[in-house]
Amino acid sequence: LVNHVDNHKENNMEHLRNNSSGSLITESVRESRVLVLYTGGTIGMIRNENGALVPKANAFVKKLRNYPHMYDREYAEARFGLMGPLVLPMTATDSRRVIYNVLEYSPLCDSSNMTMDDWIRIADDIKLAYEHFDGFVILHGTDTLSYTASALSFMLESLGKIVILTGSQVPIFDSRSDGLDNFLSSLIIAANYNIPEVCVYFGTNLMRGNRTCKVSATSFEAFDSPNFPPLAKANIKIEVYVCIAVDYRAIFRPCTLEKFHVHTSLNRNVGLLRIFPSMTTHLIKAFLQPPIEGVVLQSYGAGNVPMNREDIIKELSAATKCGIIVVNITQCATGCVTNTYASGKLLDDAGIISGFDMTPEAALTKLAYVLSKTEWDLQTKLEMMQTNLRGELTAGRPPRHEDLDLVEAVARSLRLSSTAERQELGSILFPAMLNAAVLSRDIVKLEVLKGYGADISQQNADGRTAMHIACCEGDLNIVRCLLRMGANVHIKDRFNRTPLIDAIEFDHHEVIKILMQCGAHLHGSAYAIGEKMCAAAAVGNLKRLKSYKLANADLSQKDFSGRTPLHFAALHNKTQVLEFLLDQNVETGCLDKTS
Ligand code: ASN
Repeated sequence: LVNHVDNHKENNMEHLRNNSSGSLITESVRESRVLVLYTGGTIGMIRNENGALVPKANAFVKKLRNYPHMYDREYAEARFGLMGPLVLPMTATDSRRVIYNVLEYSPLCDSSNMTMDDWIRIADDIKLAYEHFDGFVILHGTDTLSYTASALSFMLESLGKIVILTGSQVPIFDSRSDGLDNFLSSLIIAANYNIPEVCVYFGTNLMRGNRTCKVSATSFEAFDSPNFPPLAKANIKIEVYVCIAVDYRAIFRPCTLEKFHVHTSLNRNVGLLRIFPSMTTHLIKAFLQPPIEGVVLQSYGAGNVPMNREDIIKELSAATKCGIIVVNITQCATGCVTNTYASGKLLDDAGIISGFDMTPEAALTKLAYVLSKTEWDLQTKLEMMQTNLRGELTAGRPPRHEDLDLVEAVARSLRLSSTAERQELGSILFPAMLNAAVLSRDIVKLEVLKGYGADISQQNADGRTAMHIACCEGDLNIVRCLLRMGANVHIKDRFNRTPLIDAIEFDHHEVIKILMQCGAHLHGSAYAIGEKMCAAAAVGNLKRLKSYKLANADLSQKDFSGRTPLHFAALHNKTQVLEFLLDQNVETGCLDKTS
């Protein structure tokens, strides 16, 4: 894969897509591919002659290649040649090689200049590259990083892969910087963990993006997730990753039978209105003037506005009557809007809805997203603002896993007390029980296990999930049930097999169809897929070729020797296969390597 940044190409997504499978030599090496969208921010800036930080175009990747932490030159050049993608060195604890491409934006942007158009551009780029990468890292300035993360969490619908935003307080190429750790950890997590969320990585925490706020202009712990614990923590011992502890139960997984898609329109007529003592009526009135359509009201404490200010309530009430959505969140860094005080009732009567514990960034971007949904009427939009769409809010009593925690009970009876022991027990217990439930086709048991806190996408020691097993078994009801419970279709096991590969190799056509409907896709070298199809054609395995067709494989794909399934069908006189392939309009003029 020729690196587009070194080629100084703009608009090179097409190029990236066409080349993302790389060379053929290491099909057996387990690799993960990450696309880095470098949008700007301090992380890649350099100091000009006056000492001020400025972005510098086309320098980032060149410099990275000189950092042995970020680029394993020997491996990368043997695998991809001189100007190929970047490759991280392997550490003792890594199970996969991390291959990453950097797409540099032009112009590079200080995030304080970012607009909704930039969010749309990022979302579109992820859409274009989605099937060619296992995860995405967005290098972004820190100032508006939480806004972008929140917006993307809504715009990327039915997301099945990880997207991590990160940046730094000090440029990555300065001698002392937080950028190197933030970037490196983000790459490793994006390549190795199935967390299908828009996340923010900063300090040592992986956080749900729409729960984050920038809390410090100076600290390396610049971001916090005040109302929700981190999804994962990376503990680092100088340059060696000891452990990345992920709380799988906290991961928000889409439970729809839908493909990943991107919502790219946003309503810009939204605003944040912060209540303060002696606020004038005039100010409120001016704020609520057309074309405003949505307001995030930042009230005091548990959602209070001054009870003695009828004028404020009157203006807000008039606004909601005109169809403006007003969402109430708290000015406090932590906590939730409740109806504890009398002013809560007053706001209800004025048509103001609760934003629960949403951050200002999440509430504002959610409004922009919800208001742009032309297919929803006002009532639906109001409901959606109060519904947990992407894990951005906690409505009602937060789930308390310990109430029903199976692992906890077994751990107690085995007298296991440390968190590490309990985590290990959970990682053995749940996959085994989920797999047993799949094998016995027991939907009720699957639901009970989910209730006990099992992560439906948890991998066993071979990296296989309940979904892999279900796709080998071919029971459509179980597959559907797992998908509705949030099972992920992209997870690769120790042997690099996805559930789709399993369904193909057992020729479960209906299962393949539903997997494709949910966004599953073939991965890896096209030649290797060609090899499998040629082998099927050679023995007249029509069913297998039909499986590949359902999985959108190119039936004219060549194998490593340049021959296509048609060559093999002809060579071995498999007339049924020949007829099928010709019916599919495969290329008939392909020459193999011996012509
Ligand atoms: N002004 C910078 C930005 O947001 C701050 C940073 O990245 N640390 O782009």
